[in-house]
Amino acid sequence: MPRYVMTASAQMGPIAKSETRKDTVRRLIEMMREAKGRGCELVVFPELALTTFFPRWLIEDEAELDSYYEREMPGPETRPLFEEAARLGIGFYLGYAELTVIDGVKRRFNTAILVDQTGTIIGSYRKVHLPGHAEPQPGRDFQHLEKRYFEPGDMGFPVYRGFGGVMGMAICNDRRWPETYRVMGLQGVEMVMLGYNTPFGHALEPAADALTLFHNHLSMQAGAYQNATWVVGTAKCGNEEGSVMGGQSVIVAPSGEIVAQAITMEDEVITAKCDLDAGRIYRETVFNFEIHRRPEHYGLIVERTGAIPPAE
Ligand code: ING
Repeated sequence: MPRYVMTASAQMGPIAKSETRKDTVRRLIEMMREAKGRGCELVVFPELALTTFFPRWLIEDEAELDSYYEREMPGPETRPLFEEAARLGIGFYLGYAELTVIDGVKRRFNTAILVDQTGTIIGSYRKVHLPGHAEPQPGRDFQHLEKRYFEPGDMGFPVYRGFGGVMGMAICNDRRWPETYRVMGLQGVEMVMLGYNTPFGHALEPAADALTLFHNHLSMQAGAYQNATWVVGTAKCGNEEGSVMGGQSVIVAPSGEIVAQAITMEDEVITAKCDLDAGRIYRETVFNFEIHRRPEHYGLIVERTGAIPPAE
C-alpha cells in the first residue's frame, strides 16, 4: 500500500522590511489555503519566512535586531497560522528567527519547526551550517551576517515520525553539505524539508554567481538521490530590498528527479503526490547503507574540520 503525502512547497516572493508579521502571516495563510484546496496535507514554507532577510545588513541596535526574532512559537502574531492549519487539517514546515533566553542569556538561532495537521509542533531544528560572516565584509553591496546573528544549531539533524513517514528538516546552506542528508539518511529519513534565502552576488566571482540556481538544484537532487529521500526546497526569492534572491523552489523525488518546480519569483504554490516508498528501490540496492557503507574508512569526515593536503 503506497504511503502518499500530498505535499506543497509554498514559495514566497520578497518580504519588504516594512512588512509586519500580520502581513507575512496573511500571505502564508493564503498559500496554505491554496495548498489545501489542491488536496495537500503538508506545506513547506521558506527559511526566515516571517521577515525580510535581515542578515543582509549590519544591524547594531539590539532592539532593532530583536524585532526580527520570535520569542515564542506560536506567538500572538503567528497563532492564526497554527489555528488555520488545524481548521484546514494541513501540517507545515516554517522557518523563522528564534530568540530564546537560557539561564538569563539571549540565544539566537535560525530555526524551523514541523507542525502536524492538528496545529501541534512535532519537531524543531536549528540551522547547523551558517554561511557568510560574523563581521561586515568590504566591497559587498549586501552583507551576509548569519554568523553574527545566529549560533550554530545545537540539535544535530533529528528526524520525526509524521505524515505517515520519517520526516527531517534542514535550512538553506545546510542543503549544500552532504553530511546534512547523510545523518538523516542514517536515521531512515523519507522526506527532507528545507527553506532557503539565496541571494545572487554571494559568490563574488561572476562565473560562480551565474551558477547559483544550478548549484541550488544540484545540492538538493544529489542529497535526495544519495539518501533515497524526497527533498522539498522552498525559496523566499525576488528583489527583496534591492537584493535579488533565487527562486526555483522544487520538490525532488528519491530518484533525484525534479517532480515540481516554481516558475515565478513571487508567492507560488507547487505540489506533488509524494510516495514515501519511492525510495525503497534505492535503499534496497545501490544505497543499501547496511551492506555497502564502510565507516571504517570515513574517519576523517568527523575527525577533521578543514582540508589538509599532503606535504609537498
Ligand atoms: N543562504 C545562501 C545559501 O546557502 C549562499 C548562502 C548563497 C551560499 C549563494 C552560496 C551561494 O543558499 C543562506 N541563507 O544560507
